Amino acid sequence: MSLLLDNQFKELPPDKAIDTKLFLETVSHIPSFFDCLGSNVFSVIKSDINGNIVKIKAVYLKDPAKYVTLQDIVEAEREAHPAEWPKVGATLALMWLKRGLRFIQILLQSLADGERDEENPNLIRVNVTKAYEQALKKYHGWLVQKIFIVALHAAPYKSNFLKALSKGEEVKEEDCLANVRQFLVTYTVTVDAVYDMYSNLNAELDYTV
Ligand code: EIS
Repeated sequence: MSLLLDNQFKELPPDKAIDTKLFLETVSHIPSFFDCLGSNVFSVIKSDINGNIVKIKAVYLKDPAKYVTLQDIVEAEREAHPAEWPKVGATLALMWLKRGLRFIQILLQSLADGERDEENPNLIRVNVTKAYEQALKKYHGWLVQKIFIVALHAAPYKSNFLKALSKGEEVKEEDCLANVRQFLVTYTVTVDAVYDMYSNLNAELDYTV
């Protein structure tokens, strides 16, 4: 079982440039985490995220010296495909990947902040719904929003989710949440930096799927 929290994101340099190789190494641990969530609906999400990572990696490997930072890739694609950009190549893949990363960030932050449904404290539906509404919903038409509802109902209990985050070991909720808070520090800075880059380069699109 892969574990999110063992794979901390690196601290960014002052200019917030994101090293492509390190970024790809770190995010490559995310897809296998879905295997321990226990429902087939997560395999759709897993393959979508995995597809994004594979696409960015394929571009990077064509010329690692040229694509040292994620911004190098996005700018090179803007030059190479002026008509289609930003709906093209790794630029599009990273646009979507960052939304999934933001979803995970908001979900984990909400759990770490202790937001809960007082009637059902072992459900994470309020946390998952918050993450969905802030990170993804506006990019989804009715069909994909329906897939979300299915995923929401298949979401694990909080205790099982925290156990999965803790390599399947029974840990106290507070200990696991302390690890989550630690993980979120560099993770949030990195996700914010990707968002800032898209906004600065005017590379964000808001079409729905
Ligand atoms: C993009 O997908 C492709 O990613 C991109 C390119 O093909 C582009 C073309 O327009 O489309 O259609 C996909 C979209 N991706 C667009 C939808 C997939 C199914 C999403 C179902 C929504 C479920 C919401 C999540 C509910 C989860 C409950 C979790 C309970 C624990 C630790 C949990 C983490 C969950 C993380 C969820 C992230 C979801 C990311 C979905 C992204 C999305 O909306 S390209 O491909 O350019 O690489 O070729």
